[in-house]
Amino acid sequence: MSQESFVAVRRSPGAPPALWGGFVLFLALVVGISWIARARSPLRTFAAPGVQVIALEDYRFAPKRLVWHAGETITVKLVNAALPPTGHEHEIMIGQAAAMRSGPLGVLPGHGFNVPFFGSTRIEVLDARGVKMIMAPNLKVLGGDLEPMAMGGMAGVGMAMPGEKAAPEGGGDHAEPPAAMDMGGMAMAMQMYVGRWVSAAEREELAKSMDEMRGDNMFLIAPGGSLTIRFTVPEKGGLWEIGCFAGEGAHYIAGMRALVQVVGREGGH
Ligand SMILES: [Cu+2]
Repeated sequence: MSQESFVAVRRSPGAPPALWGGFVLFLALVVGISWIARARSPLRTFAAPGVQVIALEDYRFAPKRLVWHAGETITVKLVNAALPPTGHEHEIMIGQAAAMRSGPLGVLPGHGFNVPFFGSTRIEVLDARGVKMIMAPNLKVLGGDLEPMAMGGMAGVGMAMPGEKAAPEGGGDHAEPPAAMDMGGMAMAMQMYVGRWVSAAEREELAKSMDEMRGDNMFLIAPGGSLTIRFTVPEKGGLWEIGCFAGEGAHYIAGMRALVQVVGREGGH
C-alpha cells in the first residue's frame, strides 16, 4: 500500500475504530504471509559455489542489479520462488527497449524487448525442474525434465539445428513456419523445449502464442521450479534489462524487472 493512501485513510475524519482494527489486521496478515513465504523459499537451500542465483518472485526479481563480465562463462540458476498454489509462473527475457504495444489501456509494454541480449548465444541447460518452456535459437539441453516441442505436423522446432533455416520440408501450405528471429539479416529457427510434465492443453496454448514470443531467448518457469543455465556473456557492454512479460506484460509493468550491467574484460571490476 502506498504512503499516500495510508495518509488519506488517517486524514479521513470519520473512520470508525472497527475500520482501523480491520486495517491493522490486514497489514499483519500481509506481513505474516510474506514472512512465511520467505521462510519457505527454495532460496534457503544454498546454490553451488560459482552459481549465481536469480529469484523470480510475485512480481520482482532478486537481486535487482547484476554485473556480468563480457566473455566470461557463467552459470546462472533461475529460481521461481513463488510457490504453488498461489504463486505465478514467471519468465525471464533480457534485452533493451521493451517492445510497446497498444491496447485498451493505451500504449504499454507488451512482450519482450526490441534489442535482444542473447541472440544466437549458445545456452546450455544443465538442469531444469518445473520449467514450462524454453525458447532459444542456440540451445544445448544437457539435463533436466525437458523435451523438444513438436509443432503441428512438422518436426519439432526443438530439433532444428542451431542457425539452420528449418523451413518446413516440401513447403506445404498447411505447415506453419517456426518462429524465427532476424539476426543481422540471417533468419534463425527457434528451438523450443517444454517440460515433460506440461499438459497437452498447455502445449497447445504455448504453440498458439508462438508468434507473440518470437522475439528472443525466453525461459518460462512454473511456481517452485528452477532452471540452471551456462553461457558465455556476449561482448555487449552496457546496461541491459531483465524482464518478465507474463500476464500480457502486466508483470513487467508491476515492476518485474532487473538490471544487468555488462562490463568489458579489461574494464575490470
Ligand atoms: Cu512474472
